[in-house]
Amino acid sequence: MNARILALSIASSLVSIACGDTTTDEGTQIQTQTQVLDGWTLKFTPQTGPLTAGEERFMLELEDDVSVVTPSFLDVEAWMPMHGHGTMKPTETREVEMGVYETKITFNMPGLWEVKVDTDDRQFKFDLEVE
Ligand SMILES: [Cu+2]
Repeated sequence: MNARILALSIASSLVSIACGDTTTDEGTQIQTQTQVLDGWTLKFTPQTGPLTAGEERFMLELEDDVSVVTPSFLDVEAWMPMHGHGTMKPTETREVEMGVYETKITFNMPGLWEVKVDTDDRQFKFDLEVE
């Protein structure tokens, strides 16, 4: 097995573990990340692209196999694993309608960020590149 095939097979096995998917809107280049955990699907979509340092808004849509889910709580935090810090400004999340949330994250620097979404025994994680 050559290195390229090995890398491809590792990449595809990672995707199946995380049960994740990324789709890109051709016109806007906005990427929606979708993750499934324990029967719940969370779609995480930035409102603009590419992401830059400063304030950015995201839509979160939560559903199960049947319909939208209204969890007892939903908490969004951004973290920079390379530097071990979060955001300086607290993240603000509001419910737009049943199962739909808007969150405002202020990234205080460019780089790789991890967004953790905590809700009813599940912790979703999305990787983001901020320019
Ligand atoms: Cu940092």
